[in-house]
Amino acid sequence: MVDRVLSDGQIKEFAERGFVLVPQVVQDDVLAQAAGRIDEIVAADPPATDKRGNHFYFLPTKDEPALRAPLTRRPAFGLAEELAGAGTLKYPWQVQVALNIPPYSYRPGGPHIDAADSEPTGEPIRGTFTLLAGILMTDQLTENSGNLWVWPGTHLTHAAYFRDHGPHLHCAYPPIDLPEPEQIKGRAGDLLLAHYLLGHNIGGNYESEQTRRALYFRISARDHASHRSEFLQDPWLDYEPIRRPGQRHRPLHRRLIEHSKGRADASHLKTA
Ligand SMILES: O=C(O)CCC(=O)C(=O)O
Ligand SMILES: [Fe+2]
Repeated sequence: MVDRVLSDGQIKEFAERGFVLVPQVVQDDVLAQAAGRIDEIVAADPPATDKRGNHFYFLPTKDEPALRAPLTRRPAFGLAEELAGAGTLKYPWQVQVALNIPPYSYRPGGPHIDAADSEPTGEPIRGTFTLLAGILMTDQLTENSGNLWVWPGTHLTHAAYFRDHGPHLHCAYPPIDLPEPEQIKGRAGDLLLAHYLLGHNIGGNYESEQTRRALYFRISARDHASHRSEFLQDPWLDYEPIRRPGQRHRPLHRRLIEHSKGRADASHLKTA
């Protein structure tokens, strides 16, 4: 099987808008098994009968083969690594099952980034990651049907904010100027890839009668934890193929060989 790849247009879209929805990534049998596992999880610990809107389950991926498979089976994880670089991402330890139960008449006033604290704390920066991978588990073909809301381009505005004012201001609601939001529309089996710094929020579910279901994975580059502050200011730190677009079509091992050769050549020149 030839692995799917992101087109140049999709990579450009991610770079400029901070997210891309890749249609029909998850194979039908993998999707069906994940859906069956969500049924079990919800049946074992159902939301209150009057519950509306978001209802989440956070589960360790090591215990959830059927839920991690949509990400780890080809090609989803490889598509994420096309943005970040082959071999650079860690499998996430946790999966979020995200329900949005109708009727939920809600329109978010603004976005958040995934930070534990709503205000800056002055504590060392924690909880950041490289990218969010979302697997749509239900069709969301119309707006206000439990869709995720995103504020396109805010990955760059947030980074500019942290550069200008300092990464110690990391929190869920940095005060930036906002563009018009968009609602993600797609089908079960689509893969959303979103930059950590993209502003987003849960939306309402008042134009569908179906509970919205999605899986979310928070994925980090292997060395992400060593440079959280820098990453908040330099959004492409974990994204070598976007940082250096010319390198993208050559496999990593070739680039490493060329890189080490380059160094050897340079030292040769110096001693000559
Ligand atoms: O449920 C959603 O679509 C969004 C949830 C979210 O943004 C979060 O849990 O951080
Ligand atoms: Fe979030």
